[in-house]
Amino acid sequence: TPRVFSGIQPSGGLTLGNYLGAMTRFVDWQERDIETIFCMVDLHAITVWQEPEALRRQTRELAAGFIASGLDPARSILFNQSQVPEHTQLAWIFNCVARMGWMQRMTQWKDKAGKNSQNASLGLFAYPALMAADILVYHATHVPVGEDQKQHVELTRDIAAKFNHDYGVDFFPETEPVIEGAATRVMSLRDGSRKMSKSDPSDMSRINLTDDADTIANKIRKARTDPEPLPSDAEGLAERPEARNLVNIYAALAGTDVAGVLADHGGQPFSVFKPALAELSVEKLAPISSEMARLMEQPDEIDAILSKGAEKARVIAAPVLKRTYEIVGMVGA
Ligand code: AQP
Repeated sequence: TPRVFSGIQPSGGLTLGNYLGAMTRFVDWQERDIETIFCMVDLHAITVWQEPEALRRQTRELAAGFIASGLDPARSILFNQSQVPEHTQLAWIFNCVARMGWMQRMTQWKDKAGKNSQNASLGLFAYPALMAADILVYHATHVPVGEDQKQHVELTRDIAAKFNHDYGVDFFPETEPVIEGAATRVMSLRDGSRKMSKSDPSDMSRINLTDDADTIANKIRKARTDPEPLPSDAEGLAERPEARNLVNIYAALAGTDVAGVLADHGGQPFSVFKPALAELSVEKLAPISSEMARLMEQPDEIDAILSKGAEKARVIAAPVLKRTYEIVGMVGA
Protein backbone atom coordinates (compact mmCIF):
# COMPACT_ATOMS: atom_id res chain seq x y z
CA THR A 1 0.00 0.00 0.00
CA PRO A 2 1.31 3.46 -0.84
CA ARG A 3 2.41 5.70 2.00
CA VAL A 4 3.65 9.25 1.47
CA PHE A 5 6.27 10.98 3.60
CA SER A 6 7.96 14.35 3.19
CA GLY A 7 9.48 17.06 5.34
CA ILE A 8 10.48 20.71 5.35
CA GLN A 9 13.20 22.31 7.45
CA PRO A 10 12.21 25.05 9.90
CA SER A 11 15.43 26.83 8.95
CA GLY A 12 13.70 30.11 8.11
CA GLY A 13 10.36 31.34 6.85
CA LEU A 14 8.58 29.37 4.14
CA THR A 15 9.26 30.53 0.59
CA LEU A 16 7.21 30.43 -2.57
CA GLY A 17 9.64 27.66 -3.65
CA ASN A 18 8.72 25.47 -0.70
CA TYR A 19 5.05 26.25 -1.27
CA LEU A 20 4.92 25.44 -4.99
CA GLY A 21 7.60 22.72 -5.05
CA ALA A 22 6.49 20.89 -1.93
CA MET A 23 3.44 22.01 0.02
CA THR A 24 0.88 22.21 -2.80
CA ARG A 25 2.00 18.71 -3.79
CA PHE A 26 1.56 17.47 -0.21
CA VAL A 27 -2.02 18.74 -0.24
CA ASP A 28 -2.67 16.91 -3.54
CA TRP A 29 -1.56 13.63 -2.00
CA GLN A 30 -3.72 14.17 1.05
CA GLU A 31 -6.72 14.85 -1.20
CA ARG A 32 -6.17 11.51 -2.94
CA ASP A 33 -6.98 9.75 0.34
CA ILE A 34 -3.58 8.13 0.57
CA GLU A 35 -1.86 7.82 3.95
CA THR A 36 0.26 10.96 4.30
CA ILE A 37 2.91 11.88 6.87
CA PHE A 38 4.53 15.35 6.92
CA CYS A 39 7.30 16.44 9.20
CA MET A 40 8.96 19.66 10.37
CA VAL A 41 12.55 18.42 10.25
CA ASP A 42 14.08 20.46 13.06
CA LEU A 43 17.01 18.06 13.47
CA HIS A 44 17.95 18.72 9.85
CA ALA A 45 17.67 22.47 10.39
CA ILE A 46 20.38 22.47 13.09
CA THR A 47 22.96 21.03 10.70
CA VAL A 48 23.61 24.74 10.20
CA TRP A 49 23.45 27.14 13.16
CA GLN A 50 19.96 28.13 14.35
CA GLU A 51 19.21 30.51 17.20
CA PRO A 52 17.13 28.45 19.69
CA GLU A 53 14.32 31.01 19.99
CA ALA A 54 14.18 31.43 16.22
CA LEU A 55 14.09 27.67 15.71
CA ARG A 56 11.13 27.34 18.05
CA ARG A 57 9.25 30.12 16.29
CA GLN A 58 10.11 28.85 12.82
CA THR A 59 8.96 25.33 13.70
CA ARG A 60 5.58 26.63 14.86
CA GLU A 61 5.37 28.92 11.84
CA LEU A 62 6.08 25.99 9.54
CA ALA A 63 3.32 23.97 11.21
CA ALA A 64 1.00 26.96 10.77
CA GLY A 65 2.05 27.15 7.10
CA PHE A 66 1.25 23.46 6.58
CA ILE A 67 -2.20 23.85 8.10
CA ALA A 68 -2.94 27.15 6.36
CA SER A 69 -2.00 25.58 3.01
CA GLY A 70 -4.60 22.88 3.48
CA LEU A 71 -2.95 20.03 5.38
CA ASP A 72 -5.46 18.70 7.86
CA PRO A 73 -4.13 17.14 11.08
CA ALA A 74 -7.13 14.82 11.09
CA ARG A 75 -6.20 13.37 7.69
CA SER A 76 -2.40 13.73 7.56
CA ILE A 77 0.06 13.05 10.34
CA LEU A 78 1.80 16.38 11.05
CA PHE A 79 4.64 16.38 13.56
CA ASN A 80 8.04 17.63 14.55
CA GLN A 81 11.02 15.34 13.89
CA SER A 82 12.73 15.65 17.29
CA GLN A 83 9.54 14.46 19.02
CA VAL A 84 9.88 11.04 17.37
CA PRO A 85 13.25 9.66 18.55
CA GLU A 86 13.04 6.65 16.20
CA HIS A 87 14.28 8.93 13.39
CA THR A 88 17.68 9.48 15.01
CA GLN A 89 17.88 5.90 16.24
CA LEU A 90 17.42 4.54 12.73
CA ALA A 91 19.72 7.24 11.36
CA TRP A 92 22.58 5.82 13.43
CA ILE A 93 22.10 2.41 11.85
CA PHE A 94 22.10 4.08 8.43
CA ASN A 95 25.27 6.01 9.30
CA CYS A 96 26.85 2.58 9.55
CA VAL A 97 25.34 1.39 6.25
CA ALA A 98 26.02 4.47 4.08
CA ARG A 99 29.54 5.06 2.74
CA MET A 100 31.58 8.26 3.06
CA GLY A 101 31.97 8.38 -0.72
CA TRP A 102 28.20 8.41 -1.23
CA MET A 103 27.85 11.42 1.03
CA GLN A 104 30.74 13.26 -0.58
CA ARG A 105 28.95 13.13 -3.93
CA MET A 106 25.83 14.91 -2.66
CA THR A 107 25.47 18.28 -4.38
CA GLN A 108 23.68 19.81 -1.38
CA TRP A 109 26.69 18.91 0.79
CA LYS A 110 29.05 20.44 -1.73
CA ASP A 111 26.93 23.60 -2.06
CA LYS A 112 26.33 24.13 1.64
CA ALA A 113 29.75 23.10 2.96
CA GLY A 114 31.45 25.25 0.33
CA LYS A 115 35.20 25.56 0.13
CA ASN A 116 35.68 25.45 3.86
CA SER A 117 34.17 21.98 4.32
CA GLN A 118 36.46 21.14 7.27
CA ASN A 119 34.45 23.67 9.22
CA ALA A 120 31.02 22.26 8.29
CA SER A 121 29.21 20.22 10.94
CA LEU A 122 29.37 16.44 10.93
CA GLY A 123 25.57 16.57 10.93
CA LEU A 124 25.53 18.42 7.60
CA PHE A 125 27.63 15.64 6.08
CA ALA A 126 25.39 12.91 7.52
CA TYR A 127 22.18 14.76 6.60
CA PRO A 128 21.14 12.30 3.85
CA ALA A 129 21.36 9.31 6.23
CA LEU A 130 18.96 11.03 8.63
CA MET A 131 16.70 11.84 5.68
CA ALA A 132 16.75 8.17 4.66
CA ALA A 133 15.73 7.28 8.22
CA ASP A 134 12.90 9.86 8.15
CA ILE A 135 11.49 8.15 5.08
CA LEU A 136 12.21 4.51 5.81
CA VAL A 137 11.13 4.48 9.47
CA TYR A 138 7.62 4.71 7.95
CA HIS A 139 8.37 2.35 5.04
CA ALA A 140 7.22 5.27 2.88
CA THR A 141 6.81 4.44 -0.79
CA HIS A 142 6.46 7.95 -2.25
CA VAL A 143 8.31 11.14 -1.36
CA PRO A 144 7.04 14.35 -2.99
CA VAL A 145 9.95 16.81 -3.21
CA GLY A 146 11.31 19.63 -5.33
CA GLU A 147 13.96 18.88 -7.95
CA ASP A 148 16.82 19.73 -5.53
CA GLN A 149 16.01 16.81 -3.23
CA LYS A 150 15.93 14.12 -5.91
CA GLN A 151 19.51 13.03 -5.25
CA HIS A 152 18.82 12.51 -1.55
CA VAL A 153 15.79 10.32 -2.24
CA GLU A 154 17.88 8.27 -4.64
CA LEU A 155 20.48 7.85 -1.90
CA THR A 156 17.68 6.64 0.37
CA ARG A 157 17.06 3.86 -2.14
CA ASP A 158 20.77 2.97 -2.11
CA ILE A 159 20.81 2.82 1.68
CA ALA A 160 17.69 0.62 1.75
CA ALA A 161 19.15 -1.69 -0.90
CA LYS A 162 22.51 -2.02 0.88
CA PHE A 163 20.81 -2.69 4.23
CA ASN A 164 18.57 -5.36 2.67
CA HIS A 165 21.56 -6.90 0.89
CA ASP A 166 24.00 -6.82 3.82
CA TYR A 167 21.51 -8.39 6.24
CA GLY A 168 19.91 -10.71 3.67
CA VAL A 169 16.42 -9.35 4.21
CA ASP A 170 13.70 -7.75 2.13
CA PHE A 171 12.73 -5.22 4.76
CA PHE A 172 13.02 -1.64 3.54
CA PRO A 173 11.01 -0.73 0.42
CA GLU A 174 12.24 1.08 -2.67
CA THR A 175 11.08 4.66 -2.34
CA GLU A 176 10.06 6.78 -5.32
CA PRO A 177 10.87 10.48 -5.46
CA VAL A 178 7.80 12.22 -6.89
CA ILE A 179 8.65 15.48 -8.64
CA GLU A 180 5.53 16.97 -10.15
CA GLY A 181 3.97 20.29 -11.06
CA ALA A 182 4.82 23.44 -12.99
CA ALA A 183 7.33 24.68 -10.39
CA THR A 184 9.59 21.86 -9.22
CA ARG A 185 12.49 24.30 -9.18
CA VAL A 186 11.59 27.90 -8.39
CA MET A 187 14.61 30.13 -8.92
CA SER A 188 15.88 33.16 -7.02
CA LEU A 189 14.33 36.47 -8.10
CA ARG A 190 17.83 37.98 -8.21
CA ASP A 191 19.68 35.21 -10.06
CA GLY A 192 18.01 32.77 -12.47
CA SER A 193 20.76 30.19 -11.95
CA ARG A 194 20.20 29.74 -8.19
CA LYS A 195 17.18 28.20 -6.54
CA MET A 196 14.94 30.31 -4.36
CA SER A 197 16.01 29.45 -0.83
CA LYS A 198 14.94 30.44 2.66
CA SER A 199 18.57 30.77 3.71
CA ASP A 200 19.63 33.11 0.87
CA PRO A 201 21.09 36.21 2.57
CA SER A 202 19.08 38.50 0.26
CA ASP A 203 15.41 38.76 1.21
CA MET A 204 14.75 40.27 -2.24
CA SER A 205 15.68 36.89 -3.78
CA ARG A 206 12.56 35.19 -2.47
CA ILE A 207 8.89 35.59 -1.71
CA ASN A 208 8.07 34.54 1.85
CA LEU A 209 4.61 33.22 2.66
CA THR A 210 4.47 35.89 5.37
CA ASP A 211 5.23 38.82 3.01
CA ASP A 212 2.46 41.42 2.73
CA ALA A 213 0.96 42.51 -0.60
CA ASP A 214 3.22 45.55 -1.03
CA THR A 215 6.35 43.55 -0.30
CA ILE A 216 5.37 40.86 -2.81
CA ALA A 217 4.61 43.46 -5.50
CA ASN A 218 7.88 45.25 -4.83
CA LYS A 219 9.97 42.06 -4.99
CA ILE A 220 8.36 41.04 -8.28
CA ARG A 221 8.78 44.53 -9.73
CA LYS A 222 12.48 44.46 -8.84
CA ALA A 223 13.00 40.84 -9.98
CA ARG A 224 15.87 40.55 -12.42
CA THR A 225 14.81 40.03 -16.05
CA ASP A 226 16.10 40.68 -19.53
CA PRO A 227 14.65 43.60 -21.55
CA GLU A 228 12.74 41.52 -24.15
CA PRO A 229 8.98 41.01 -24.05
CA LEU A 230 7.63 37.51 -23.30
CA PRO A 231 7.87 35.07 -26.22
CA SER A 232 4.82 33.37 -27.67
CA ASP A 233 5.97 29.80 -26.99
CA ALA A 234 8.02 27.82 -24.44
CA GLU A 235 10.98 27.46 -26.79
CA GLY A 236 11.46 31.21 -26.65
CA LEU A 237 12.26 30.86 -22.95
CA ALA A 238 15.09 28.35 -23.41
CA GLU A 239 17.95 30.84 -22.96
CA ARG A 240 16.07 33.17 -20.63
CA PRO A 241 16.21 31.67 -17.12
CA GLU A 242 14.77 34.71 -15.31
CA ALA A 243 11.85 35.09 -17.72
CA ARG A 244 11.22 31.34 -17.59
CA ASN A 245 11.18 31.42 -13.82
CA LEU A 246 8.50 34.12 -13.67
CA VAL A 247 6.39 32.30 -16.25
CA ASN A 248 6.75 29.01 -14.34
CA ILE A 249 5.68 30.72 -11.13
CA TYR A 250 2.66 32.21 -12.88
CA ALA A 251 1.74 28.82 -14.35
CA ALA A 252 2.00 27.04 -11.01
CA LEU A 253 -0.03 29.67 -9.16
CA ALA A 254 -2.70 29.75 -11.87
CA GLY A 255 -2.85 25.95 -12.09
CA THR A 256 -1.93 25.97 -15.77
CA ASP A 257 1.24 25.32 -17.79
CA VAL A 258 3.82 27.47 -19.57
CA ALA A 259 2.00 27.24 -22.91
CA GLY A 260 -1.20 28.40 -21.23
CA VAL A 261 0.51 31.42 -19.68
CA LEU A 262 2.20 32.39 -22.95
CA ALA A 263 -1.06 32.04 -24.86
CA ASP A 264 -2.45 34.83 -22.66
CA HIS A 265 0.68 36.89 -21.96
CA GLY A 266 3.05 36.23 -24.89
CA GLY A 267 4.31 39.51 -26.38
CA GLN A 268 3.81 41.46 -23.16
CA PRO A 269 6.72 43.51 -21.77
CA PHE A 270 7.64 42.85 -18.13
CA SER A 271 6.10 46.20 -17.20
CA VAL A 272 2.75 44.53 -17.96
CA PHE A 273 3.46 40.93 -16.99
CA LYS A 274 5.07 41.65 -13.61
CA PRO A 275 2.04 43.49 -12.17
CA ALA A 276 -0.19 40.62 -13.38
CA LEU A 277 2.10 38.14 -11.63
CA ALA A 278 2.16 40.26 -8.48
CA GLU A 279 -1.63 40.41 -8.43
CA LEU A 280 -1.96 36.64 -8.87
CA SER A 281 0.68 36.00 -6.18
CA VAL A 282 -1.09 38.22 -3.67
CA GLU A 283 -4.45 36.67 -4.51
CA LYS A 284 -3.12 33.15 -3.85
CA LEU A 285 -0.82 33.86 -0.91
CA ALA A 286 -2.75 36.44 1.12
CA PRO A 287 -5.31 33.94 2.50
CA ILE A 288 -2.48 31.61 3.55
CA SER A 289 -0.49 34.32 5.25
CA SER A 290 -3.48 35.65 7.16
CA GLU A 291 -4.44 32.15 8.31
CA MET A 292 -0.81 31.57 9.40
CA ALA A 293 -0.89 34.79 11.40
CA ARG A 294 -4.14 33.72 13.06
CA LEU A 295 -2.74 30.29 13.98
CA MET A 296 0.47 31.83 15.33
CA GLU A 297 -1.60 33.65 17.94
CA GLN A 298 -2.34 30.25 19.49
CA PRO A 299 1.05 28.54 19.81
CA ASP A 300 -0.32 26.13 22.43
CA GLU A 301 -2.75 24.75 19.89
CA ILE A 302 0.03 24.28 17.37
CA ASP A 303 2.10 22.46 19.98
CA ALA A 304 -0.85 20.22 20.83
CA ILE A 305 -1.34 19.33 17.16
CA LEU A 306 2.36 18.46 16.84
CA SER A 307 2.35 16.32 20.02
CA LYS A 308 -0.66 14.40 18.82
CA GLY A 309 0.95 13.94 15.42
CA ALA A 310 4.13 12.63 17.05
CA GLU A 311 2.11 10.03 18.98
CA LYS A 312 0.52 8.82 15.76
CA ALA A 313 3.87 8.75 14.00
CA ARG A 314 5.48 6.67 16.76
CA VAL A 315 2.79 4.02 16.42
CA ILE A 316 4.19 3.36 12.93
CA ALA A 317 7.87 4.09 13.59
CA ALA A 318 8.46 2.12 16.81
CA PRO A 319 7.78 -1.37 15.38
CA VAL A 320 9.93 -0.62 12.31
CA LEU A 321 12.83 0.40 14.54
CA LYS A 322 12.36 -2.65 16.78
CA ARG A 323 12.44 -4.99 13.80
CA THR A 324 15.52 -3.18 12.45
CA TYR A 325 17.32 -3.68 15.77
CA GLU A 326 16.41 -7.39 15.70
CA ILE A 327 17.75 -7.75 12.16
CA VAL A 328 20.97 -5.97 13.11
CA GLY A 329 21.47 -8.16 16.17
CA MET A 330 20.77 -5.83 19.09
CA VAL A 331 20.07 -7.75 22.31
CA GLY A 332 16.76 -6.83 23.96
CA ALA A 333 15.13 -5.46 20.82
N1 AQP B 1 13.25 26.77 -4.97
C1 AQP B 1 12.54 25.66 -4.83
N2 AQP B 1 11.73 25.21 -5.82
C2 AQP B 1 11.00 24.09 -5.68
N3 AQP B 1 11.00 23.34 -4.54
C3 AQP B 1 11.78 23.75 -3.52
N4 AQP B 1 12.01 23.25 -2.30
C4 AQP B 1 12.88 24.06 -1.64
N5 AQP B 1 13.25 25.08 -2.42
C5 AQP B 1 12.58 24.92 -3.60
C6 AQP B 1 11.40 22.04 -1.78
O1 AQP B 1 10.86 22.33 -0.50
C7 AQP B 1 10.97 21.17 0.30
C8 AQP B 1 11.57 21.54 1.63
O2 AQP B 1 12.89 21.97 1.49
P1 AQP B 1 13.78 22.06 2.78
O3 AQP B 1 13.40 23.21 3.57
O4 AQP B 1 13.76 20.80 3.54
O5 AQP B 1 15.23 22.15 2.22
P2 AQP B 1 15.83 22.90 1.03
O6 AQP B 1 15.52 22.17 -0.20
O7 AQP B 1 17.26 23.04 1.37
O8 AQP B 1 15.04 24.29 1.02
P3 AQP B 1 15.58 25.72 1.18
O9 AQP B 1 14.42 26.64 1.16
O10 AQP B 1 16.66 25.99 0.20
O11 AQP B 1 16.15 25.72 2.65
P4 AQP B 1 17.60 26.05 3.10
O12 AQP B 1 17.84 27.40 2.52
O13 AQP B 1 17.54 26.06 4.60
O14 AQP B 1 18.49 25.02 2.56
C9 AQP B 1 11.79 20.16 -0.46
O15 AQP B 1 10.89 19.21 -1.05
C10 AQP B 1 12.44 20.98 -1.51
O16 AQP B 1 12.70 20.22 -2.67
